[in-house]
Amino acid sequence: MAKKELTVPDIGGYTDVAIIDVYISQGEDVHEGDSLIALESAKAVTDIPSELTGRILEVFVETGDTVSQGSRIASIEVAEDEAVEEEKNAEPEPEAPKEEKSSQKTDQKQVTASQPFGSVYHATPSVRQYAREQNVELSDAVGTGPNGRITREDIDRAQKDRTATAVFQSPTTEGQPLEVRRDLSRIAKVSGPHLSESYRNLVHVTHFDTSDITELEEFRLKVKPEFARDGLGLSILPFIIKAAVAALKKYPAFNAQLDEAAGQIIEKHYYNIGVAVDTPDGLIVPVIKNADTLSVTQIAERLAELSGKAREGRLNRDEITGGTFSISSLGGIGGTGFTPIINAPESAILGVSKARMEPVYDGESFVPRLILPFSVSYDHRIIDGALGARFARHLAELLEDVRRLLL
Ligand code: CAO
Repeated sequence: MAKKELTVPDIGGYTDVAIIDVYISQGEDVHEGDSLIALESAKAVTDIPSELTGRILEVFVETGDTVSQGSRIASIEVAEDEAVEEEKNAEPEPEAPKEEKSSQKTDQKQVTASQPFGSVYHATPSVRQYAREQNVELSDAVGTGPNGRITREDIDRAQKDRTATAVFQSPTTEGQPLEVRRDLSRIAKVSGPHLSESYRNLVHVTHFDTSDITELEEFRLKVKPEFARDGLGLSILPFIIKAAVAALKKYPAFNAQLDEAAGQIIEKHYYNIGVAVDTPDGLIVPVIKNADTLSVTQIAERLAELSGKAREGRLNRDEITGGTFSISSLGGIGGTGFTPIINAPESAILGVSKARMEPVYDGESFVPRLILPFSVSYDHRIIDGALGARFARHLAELLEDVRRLLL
């Protein structure tokens, strides 16, 4: 037997990340890959898996602590041969072929590879063991514990559901099933608890406004062929992102975070804009980092790149974290307005609906104008109604005359 330490691997350069759950306790047996702790991140809870199999000797952390790469999590007693294997891995021989199971288990790729976004299942080692014994996949269980943690009861329920599904799917007299049970997508299983937490904890108010984007649309249609020559599409959205950043600069409360315990608002002077993307596996929100430093063209390029990667399930952790404000655009689909849910801990979100031609009275007659409906949901604990209306008005005016973005 040998004593080893389990530490926090590379977590993409983030430091002082809060622990929101500790799954292990002293004397418990853990397997390699079992989750040790859960860390808070922008859109999901990320588990840190064990690199070793053995018995936990001492746990050094508790819920609420903050950790960075290298922070000690626990000490563990491992079988001697595993320890030797670890030592060997720690000094890779230059000519050794590059195997998947390399010594660098703590690098970001390993962490991402073992836990791609949307596929982490929060469960203690003992629940994992129980699931193995019951022959239930963690992916079949819906976690009802704190932070979506999977409990023994959830495993039992998943097992019962399996039987129930078979019953529901047995044909009726017409040969059609009466009901069909479908598993939630992996993304929905992770984002669902985050959405409901945000909906419960933030005080949502949604403000609706419209913008006359007739001139902007004329301009977009004029430059679109130039973009097409470079193989790039140009929807209205990159302009909206650019205008939203300008509005956030003027109204910093919308690019902020509430620190309830300290009674403070943290205004962010960097502009990382999350954009909701509809993928076959569900909704995912890649983040356009430092959008204030990008031109409309660069935003269009980045949006195309990130939404493409989102649909192919190839986004890395850095690309889905660190957002300061989000935009959900359903304009390509339709609708006259909706109430988007704020992506906590952010303080606001912009919802974009479908622009349509409407008759607008110009004082003498009705003229056809392209009107874009949009909504802004904001956290009423930070932002009052008048500020919400001013932000929306300012955004509308920027889109009505994008030359204002130069000011
Ligand atoms: N009004 C009218 N037309 C619009 C529009 C709007 N607000 N927004 C986009 N369009 C048009 C585009 O200009 C494009 O038309 P052209 O082909 O003539 O250029 C067409 O609709 C398709 O646009 P798109 O949806 O492919 O592209 P986008 O840049 O507007 O959006 C993306 C990109 C990734 C945000 C989008 O594809 C998407 O996934 N939207 C869904 C987001 C979502 O699900 N949100 C809900 C979250 S809450 O559950």
